Amino acid sequence: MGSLMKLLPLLSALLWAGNGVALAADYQITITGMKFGSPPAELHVGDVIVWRNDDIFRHTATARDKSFDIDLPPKSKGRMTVAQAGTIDFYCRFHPAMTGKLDVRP
Ligand SMILES: [Cu+2]
Repeated sequence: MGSLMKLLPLLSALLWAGNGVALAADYQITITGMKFGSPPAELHVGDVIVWRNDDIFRHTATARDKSFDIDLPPKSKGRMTVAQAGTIDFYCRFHPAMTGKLDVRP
């Protein structure tokens, strides 16, 4: 059972994009010490980001353009699919000094 649970996130990454051969990827961005970890260098529409809050504080991952707003209670994870290409600045609604940027290719 343990090994199956480890395999599930991998299986979920094996997603066909349209009729092409591109595979969506799973990435994790960890928040720790009141800071967002580095975003993935290469990110595409359809990829999945798992936001992981390792802090004892509640955070959010909120897009300035309002395209996403993920609530992250302490020690929780939130999952989203990247929906649009472009540069998306994000921040935490509770701690506006926490910021980051996603660079999404089509
Ligand atoms: Cu915060």
